[in-house]
Amino acid sequence: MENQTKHKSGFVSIIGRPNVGKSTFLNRVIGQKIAIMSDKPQTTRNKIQGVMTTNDSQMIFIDTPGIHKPKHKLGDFMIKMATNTFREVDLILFMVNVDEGLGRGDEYIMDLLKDVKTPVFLVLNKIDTVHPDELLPIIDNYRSRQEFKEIVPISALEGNNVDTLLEQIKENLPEGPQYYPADQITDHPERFIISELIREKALHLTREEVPHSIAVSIDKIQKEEGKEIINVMATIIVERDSQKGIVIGKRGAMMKEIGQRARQDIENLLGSKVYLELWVKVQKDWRNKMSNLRDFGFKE
Ligand code: GDP
Ligand code: MG
Ligand code: K
Repeated sequence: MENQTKHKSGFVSIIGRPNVGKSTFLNRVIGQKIAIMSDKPQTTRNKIQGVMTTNDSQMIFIDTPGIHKPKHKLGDFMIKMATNTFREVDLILFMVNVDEGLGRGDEYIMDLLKDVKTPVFLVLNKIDTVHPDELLPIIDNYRSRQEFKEIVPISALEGNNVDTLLEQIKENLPEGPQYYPADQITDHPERFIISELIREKALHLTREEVPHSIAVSIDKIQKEEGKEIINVMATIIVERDSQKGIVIGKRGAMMKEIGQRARQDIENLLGSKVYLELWVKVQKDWRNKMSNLRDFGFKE
């Protein structure tokens, strides 16, 4: 019952001067499939621009307000906030426009990134506007000033190489849970109650040997067309291997019991037959990640 697939997730900050193509890129990757979160509550510090969910990964793209206005010198406070953000995210995409030279705006951003340990990708956008021979000197120019984890030329407008970039982003994200629901369940009103029902059963049946801090993420709620049954896929997230052992129980007996009881409650809630698929996963820094999310203005 243990979830063996390595699910990757993390926060990706996209930075770059105005008009380099950040929004075009996001719109392309987010497309129709993904929940656009920009209307959701947020703090002034960071803004979730979009969440891209695949079978085995979730990328949460965030914006860092303030840094795209290099004309105005940022105060120390803003610089501190921006660099704090850069440290908290898992990856930074520094997007530039190959159609323009390395300008002061770019230098300004590279200055901010200087002491940041988070991996930085140099994303050279708008390659459709230059001859391929022109690319190499441009790359060398940037590379001589800063080290980049990857250098990826793309055309956000035409889509060239965008898949490669997404693949490389995924490779560089840590293992982690799906923080946000995938599109098909974004608006499922019962989602939170379902996770609480499962959590309640887990706490109750383990006689609270696992701490209240365990979390339950609902990975999928899906009704197959023409079928009367609703599929629910959920993961119980614990912080230690020992807790995982308790939740699974002898030969999976505890999981089975949690699943059966939770399923009955969920069936009552939804008024439908339910197939519940339950996984357990250890996520050591789960609580830290959750407090990060609260910083972003989201509450589960
Ligand atoms: P942002 O300010 O960084 O969010 O930039 P936008 O996404 O708003 O793009 C600014 C302009 O550049 C728009 O007119 C886009 O259509 C254009 N643009 C973005 N990506 C590309 C690209 O890959 N190639 C070309 N030729 N134009 C692009
Ligand atoms: Mg924009
Ligand atoms: K946008």
